[in-house]
Amino acid sequence: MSDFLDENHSATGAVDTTPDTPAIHFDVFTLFPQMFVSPLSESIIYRALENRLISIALHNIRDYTIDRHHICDDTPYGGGGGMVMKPTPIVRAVESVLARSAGWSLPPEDAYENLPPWEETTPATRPVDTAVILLTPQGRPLTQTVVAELHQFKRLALVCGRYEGFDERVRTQLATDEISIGDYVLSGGELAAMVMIDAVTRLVPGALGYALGAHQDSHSPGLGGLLEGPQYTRPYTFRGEPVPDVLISGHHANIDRWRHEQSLMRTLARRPELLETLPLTAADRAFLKTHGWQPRSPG
Ligand code: 6GU
Repeated sequence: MSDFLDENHSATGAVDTTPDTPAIHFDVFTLFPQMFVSPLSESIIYRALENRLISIALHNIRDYTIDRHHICDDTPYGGGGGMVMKPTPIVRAVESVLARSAGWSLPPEDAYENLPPWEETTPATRPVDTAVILLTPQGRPLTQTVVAELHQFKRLALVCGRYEGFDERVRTQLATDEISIGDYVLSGGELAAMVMIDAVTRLVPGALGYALGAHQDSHSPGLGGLLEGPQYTRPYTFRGEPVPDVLISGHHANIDRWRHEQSLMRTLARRPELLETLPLTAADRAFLKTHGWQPRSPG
């Protein structure tokens, strides 16, 4: 099952100017690879795959079990409820895949039966520019800063947790990082892995079809980490509510200033804690104070 996304989609007819080697390769390790198929088959990510800006290989952890029942979880030592993901299939899967070049996945006919040789007792060395990331609610929070950091790697192994979590040896011996996408509980790391793939892909040059790209999004450098303000398109009046005059004035300096002030006001109203750590100008600070801002750190 794992290679449907990495086949070489070559352009028909037109001259192919797409890169041979994607900027970044994602290896996803999961018990539910099918969860990824539809979300990765649309829009920005699909186009990035098609243009070989990124590549993704899905790996079913269960394919790397060698016991009769292909068991990936077990009861916790010390008792208590729930099940824990066994370390061996995960470590075997990740080490087997990372020992091979980006794009490799286990041929379906080899699952369980004909696995590549693997050193049970000796850890494999991890290739350079590669991170092995666990997706769990205990991870460090994913922010745009973390996304920018992950975008520096050539290869990201995303290991999706299920049940009550991983055997701790997966952390101590395999993972280089552990990430959560927020303070709420999901049924597994799969949706979080998709969120990460989406956020990282948006930073790959050429992945967004328009010039400004990710730079002008909320939380991004172009907006100085502020939230994006209100936006309007046609019709000019919708159910009696018109577009603000400044946007149809044609006065670009005024429009830029209005947008910046709207960003400041929206951030103040919705995420005031963000303002404490952003690089605000003296004018920004004065403007915010006229709108009721009381900074925790005066300056
Ligand atoms: Cl990465 N996994 C799970 N299971 N729940 C989460 C999460 C991850 N991030 C937030 N909640």
